[in-house]
Amino acid sequence: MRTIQLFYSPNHTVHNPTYEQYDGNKVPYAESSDRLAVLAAHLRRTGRRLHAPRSYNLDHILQIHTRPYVDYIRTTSRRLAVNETLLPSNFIMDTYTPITQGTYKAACQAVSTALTATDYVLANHSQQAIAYALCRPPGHHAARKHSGGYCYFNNAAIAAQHLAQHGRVAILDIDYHHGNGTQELFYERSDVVYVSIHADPNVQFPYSSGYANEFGGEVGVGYNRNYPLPLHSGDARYMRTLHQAITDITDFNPDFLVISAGFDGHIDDPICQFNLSTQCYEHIGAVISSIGLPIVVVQEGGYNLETLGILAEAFITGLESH
Ligand code: OKP
Ligand code: ZN
Repeated sequence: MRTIQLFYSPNHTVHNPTYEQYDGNKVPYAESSDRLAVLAAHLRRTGRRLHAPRSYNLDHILQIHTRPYVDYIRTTSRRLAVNETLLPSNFIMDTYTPITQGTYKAACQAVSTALTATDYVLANHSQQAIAYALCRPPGHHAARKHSGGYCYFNNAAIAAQHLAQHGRVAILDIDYHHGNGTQELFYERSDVVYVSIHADPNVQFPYSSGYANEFGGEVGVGYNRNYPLPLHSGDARYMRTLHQAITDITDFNPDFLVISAGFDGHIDDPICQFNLSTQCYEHIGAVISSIGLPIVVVQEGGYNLETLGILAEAFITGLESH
């Protein structure tokens, strides 16, 4: 039995875009601050303690993102009024990733939450350590100098980069969407392996990557693995794929595991189209935990405010079961 440590700060609510845009149409922003608020409230109700993150300086972010990109997010945030939502023109790959006055602050704090979880795992260097960063905005679509898909700074990649100073790192991405940013960041590296299970990018965001023939480049060939699945995939198909993904990870023989954890594969997610059950998230957690590695979990997507808390609880129950 393992005990998970949870890290959360309520200050993420300063990142509060009101809309995202599709072919010119503005629709309500799915990555709302209510997501993490309800998730945290649910975990507290089940008796869990949430620890405040420490703050970190910019150095960790600048190992993953370029200075001009980070400056752009900072200066663009700073010039906005409260409750103003701006769709930026530069350093962006889509129209789902607006900036508000609090965006830079919240994105930095999400990184700090991921790093606090990472430092917990490094300090409790047993195979048993598990820490979970309950953070937003999410990160796995953020590339070296691009925001996209609700992501600004790549929290999981920054955690992995920090862990990579201490050993070999595997990143397993179970969000419904392919983590194009994380893939790009580690594509030509052999010290960090990226393995992702996600909806077929031919028909789902981010479209541009996530295909099964993307194996890595240069010295990183063989250290990137994608498992695209058809829309409406259910528990059985998903768990078979997860076992394959776990084989890739154990073959790599890592010292640390980072999980990009999205709950948007659940059947009741409002913007995604997998059919995973609530129980499946407990099974996913249990299978991941059974590898027996120190784990840093970083929150990515999941958009149903009614189910997010229950799904996180199921996942945590699975993680703690080994
Ligand atoms: C972020 B994360 C829905 C279009 C999708 C952007 C999705 C970003 C997902 N009609 N829009 O990976 O959960
Ligand atoms: Zn997602």
